[in-house]
Amino acid sequence: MFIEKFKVDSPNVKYTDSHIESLYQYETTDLVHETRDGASEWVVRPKTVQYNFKTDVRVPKLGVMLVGWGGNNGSTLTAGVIANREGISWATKDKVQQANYFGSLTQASTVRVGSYNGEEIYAPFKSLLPMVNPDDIVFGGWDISNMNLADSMARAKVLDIDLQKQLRPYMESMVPLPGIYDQDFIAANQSSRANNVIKGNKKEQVQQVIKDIREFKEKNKVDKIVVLWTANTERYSNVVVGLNDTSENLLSAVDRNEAEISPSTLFALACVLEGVPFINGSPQNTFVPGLIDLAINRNSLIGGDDFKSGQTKIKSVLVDFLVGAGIKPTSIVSYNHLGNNDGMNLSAPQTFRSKEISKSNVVDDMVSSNAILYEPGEHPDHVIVIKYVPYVGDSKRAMDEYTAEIFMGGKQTFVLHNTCEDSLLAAPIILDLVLLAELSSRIELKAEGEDKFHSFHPVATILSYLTKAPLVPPGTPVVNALAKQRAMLENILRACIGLAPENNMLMEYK
Ligand code: NAI
Ligand code: DG6
Repeated sequence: MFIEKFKVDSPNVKYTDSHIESLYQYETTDLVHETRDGASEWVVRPKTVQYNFKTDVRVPKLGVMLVGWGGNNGSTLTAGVIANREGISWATKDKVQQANYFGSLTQASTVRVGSYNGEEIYAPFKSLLPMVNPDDIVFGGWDISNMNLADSMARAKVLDIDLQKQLRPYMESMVPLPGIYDQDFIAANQSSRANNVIKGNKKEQVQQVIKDIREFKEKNKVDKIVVLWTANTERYSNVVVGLNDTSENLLSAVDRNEAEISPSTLFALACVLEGVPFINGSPQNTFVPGLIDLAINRNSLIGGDDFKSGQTKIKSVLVDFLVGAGIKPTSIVSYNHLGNNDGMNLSAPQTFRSKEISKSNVVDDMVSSNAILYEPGEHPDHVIVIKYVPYVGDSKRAMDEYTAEIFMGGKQTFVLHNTCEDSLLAAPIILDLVLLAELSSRIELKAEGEDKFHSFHPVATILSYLTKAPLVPPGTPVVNALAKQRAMLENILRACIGLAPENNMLMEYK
């Protein structure tokens, strides 16, 4: 059964006009290695830590500024939100299609809230806490191409033509602000697109981005801004002591106009200096140590890296299932071909390398969780291939072969073939990233023993479900298994309204 919304009635939860406050018991363990009577053993001690959560329920008017706004993802997302907002429907060869938010965790998935008369009751994920309605977002952003969003949508060849015709009047007047272009960081084949660029040195470019953010906020009368990079994949920046290893070194490197500071790092830097959340949807190391350092010092939210759309989502489910079932994946070969501008940019070895790194590390936590299957340091062969095939456009083909060792030396091989418009997978993920980043900035918490409420750590691990290579604070474990990432997110939001984590025990029926 489905309910639209619900309220929690508990002595540990208080609803006011401005906040939801909850008192929450976090059940965890302490692990110690003890030696008793000459023998050593691991001892696990259950412990409970009390947390207070305080969520501001006043939902702001949100502005979202996309870097790479005129790209396939940027134009598809903007078009999709306008279509939802305006209630647009269009004819396809199969049926009359209504706009929807399928593929968005916050807008199109549900959570279980309990049982009623022997039936499981589900509510929308977005009903857990008050969130921005995506229809109300004001979009803007930057692009190194000055093409308006209606023409960008046509260039992307993603949406049905009848829908494009209806959207064109809304999108023609949307023109991206000039972007920061540095041909050293993206493929040479992108140079013909770069007709809309911020001039000046790196310090001036950062100042211009800050000015753009302020003007956008003022002009559109929005309360908050989130900035998200959905521009081309860049090559990795070299991390060099004295250049970008600390916040001071990064800032003075920008002052010196050092060549090795990438456009994406400059955008992120502008956002951190302005206290605006910045999310990186591409695989490059935008968040060099100096930038992470600065974001932590200024408590400004950063999140990334690289949207997790199709192939990697399946991988982080399948390998988790196999390793969790005691089956040993030994070889994973992931082949992609695509014909959009992203594919063209990734055909250069340096940009491909960034994507190869982010796609390759996605099973590490699952492999290291099972020392029965894997020797220390052992890892499945894991190969990533990406080829540019213009004819298929945005309709990416992803082919995967998984080989695993089963009982008594047997082998099991799975082969998957996925065909799908890449931007239709990425757009709802972008939406979730900005909505959850905004929501998390309204949550404060306090563990027992702490005297003051504080926000979550500025490195937003809460967004891990949506990214291939989750950015985590130094010294924090990286979790890639998809079900764990979703559970983490859902359970944290449940804690904010005083609900226990979903434990699937169903003791009522045992
Ligand atoms: P796209 O190539 O269509 O769009 C990128 C846009 O960024 C272009 O319009 C380009 O002109 C602009 N651009 C490049 N450098 C810029 C800069 N420095 N400042 C401002 N604008 C700049 O690519 P698409 O398909 O939209 O993908 C965007 C990014 O998202 C890529 O890095 C891709 O690897 C990443 N991504 C995409 C996924 C998907 O499923 N579509 C999934 C995971 C990541
Ligand atoms: C080539 O693989 C293009 C890439 O931009 C991918 O489409 C993107 O990284 C999505 O990858 P995945 O593994 O999340 O489907």
